Amino acid sequence: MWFGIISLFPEVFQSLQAGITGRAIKNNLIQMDFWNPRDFAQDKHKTVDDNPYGGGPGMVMMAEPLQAAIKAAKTARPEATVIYLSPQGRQFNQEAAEDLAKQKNLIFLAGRYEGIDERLIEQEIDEEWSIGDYILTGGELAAMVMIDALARFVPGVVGDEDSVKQDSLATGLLKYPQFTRPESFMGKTVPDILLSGHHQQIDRWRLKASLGRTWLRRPDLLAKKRLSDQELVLLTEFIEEFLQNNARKSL
Ligand code: 4H3
Repeated sequence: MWFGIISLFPEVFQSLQAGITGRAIKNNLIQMDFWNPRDFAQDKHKTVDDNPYGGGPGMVMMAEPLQAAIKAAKTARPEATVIYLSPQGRQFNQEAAEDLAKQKNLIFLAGRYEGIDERLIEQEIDEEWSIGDYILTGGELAAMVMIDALARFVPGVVGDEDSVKQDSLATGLLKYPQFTRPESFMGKTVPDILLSGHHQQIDRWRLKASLGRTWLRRPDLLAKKRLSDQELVLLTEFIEEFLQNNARKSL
């Protein structure tokens, strides 16, 4: 998978050189190429921003250097989809990641300052995405979040292909709790089932824990999901046990 990145601060993306994404870059499973709008500025001062028409605080990124940078990136990969990251975009999630990961080439435009000239968005941007309802100083971190989530879908990037599949099977549910050694930590032990070696029982425990956690913490996700008969049984068990264990608290 190829990512073309248009950014005034390409060095921000260096942290993707660590860990799983770093290995993916080394193994050429994902590739990043950069274009700096400053290199496409049209005056000797390399100006890329100017005052907003109508007044107000801060600066706005000019359309022309951004258009020239996008044009250069598109020359490398003419078929690429051009994505702009902003709080006004469609909310990115795991389902969107799975879908976008089907594309081989994506260009990310990372804005700075108060944003970019609206006419550049209308003229050159195919899709506008947001990673959540908060404001960042630049689009770079948002682009990195999307790149990281997308990279996990590229075959070979995540060592254990099962974990990506499991995550996608369990889409719409929170993950079950995980434990590792030691067996006892500060007097707290690991659930017996997980030490039993009964894989079927372990899967059942984990699915029940996922359903229970989602019910407790993200009822909005559960409302969207169609549960199988077995899932309904497990969630009912969880809820009954939960009410049993917490009944005294309301006495
Ligand atoms: C994306 C970008 C939040 C998100 C962003 C998000 C700076 C966009 C500037 C940059 C504009 C002002 N903030 N939630 N910030 O995905 O270029 O919005």
